[in-house]
Amino acid sequence: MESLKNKTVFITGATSGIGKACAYAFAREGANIIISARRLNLVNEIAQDIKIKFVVNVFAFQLDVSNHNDVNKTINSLPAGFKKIDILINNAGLGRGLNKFYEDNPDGWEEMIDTNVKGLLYVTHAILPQMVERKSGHIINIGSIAGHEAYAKGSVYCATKHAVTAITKSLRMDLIDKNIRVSTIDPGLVETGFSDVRFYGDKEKAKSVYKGYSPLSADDIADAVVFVASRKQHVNIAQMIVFPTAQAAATMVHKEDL
Ligand code: NDP
Ligand code: 8X3
Repeated sequence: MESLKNKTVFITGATSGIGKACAYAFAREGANIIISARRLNLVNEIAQDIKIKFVVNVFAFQLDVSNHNDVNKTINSLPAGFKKIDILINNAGLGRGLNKFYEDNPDGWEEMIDTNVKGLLYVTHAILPQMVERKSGHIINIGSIAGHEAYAKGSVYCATKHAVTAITKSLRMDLIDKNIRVSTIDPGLVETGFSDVRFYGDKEKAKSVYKGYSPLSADDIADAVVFVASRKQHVNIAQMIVFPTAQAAATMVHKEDL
């Protein structure tokens, strides 16, 4: 394992679920943390809490990754001490709706494509030049099993995560001579705010996704992200699919009364 102490880690979508768990997991390893998301009050609360619990530097700011101008402006004006980013975790993302394509609301498509694909591109494009110049860095994308398998009622979400798979592969090729690692961590079902957002706040529907089996927790995925980030320099874990034990494919989950 290579130490993450004093590395600077930039995490998008750090107010909930996997992004938030990553912020704590990397702080626990002694890394300095840059966290962002749209909900400024939450991102500030998390920053304060991390500063109390761990002896690391934390910088928090509001960022909607789908706003190209804001991405460039905020990343170009990071404070001294946070400018050199060693690890970028492209985590911000969402699903909107789970409907047959012909009954689906195009507003959700825009949100998913703008966040999961364009947002990831904007943030990566803003941060990569400094990594290329230094010939060092690690980009870790949070993809999904939906980036490997398409499923019914998920055409656009699956398309965005297939795009993350493709972008990750191409980037790895573009950066082959730059000593920069590019990885995806592709979870199955993780109990986070994801389903609540996907079902527009319908809590019962969201809860039912995780009933009858033990889903992954956000901390399980943060463990995987820390593992991938802390391999020796010459080791790049290109892709890691992580399922709950009761899941064998995107839509194959063994449920029973627990
Ligand atoms: P959560 O809903 O718990 O967290 C999503 C995070 O993304 C929030 O912090 C939210 O913050 C942020 N976010 C959403 N839109 C934007 C935006 N436009 N700009 C900046 N931040 C944004 O879900 P998860 O933790 O589960 O999701 C994290 C990632 O994991 C996503 O990419 C998701 O697709 C992926 N994933 C999730 C799985 C699951 O089963 N949960 C499985 C596989 C992959 P805010 O609202 O404050 O902006
Ligand atoms: C989120 C998990 O299986 O709903 O990426 O697509 S899934």
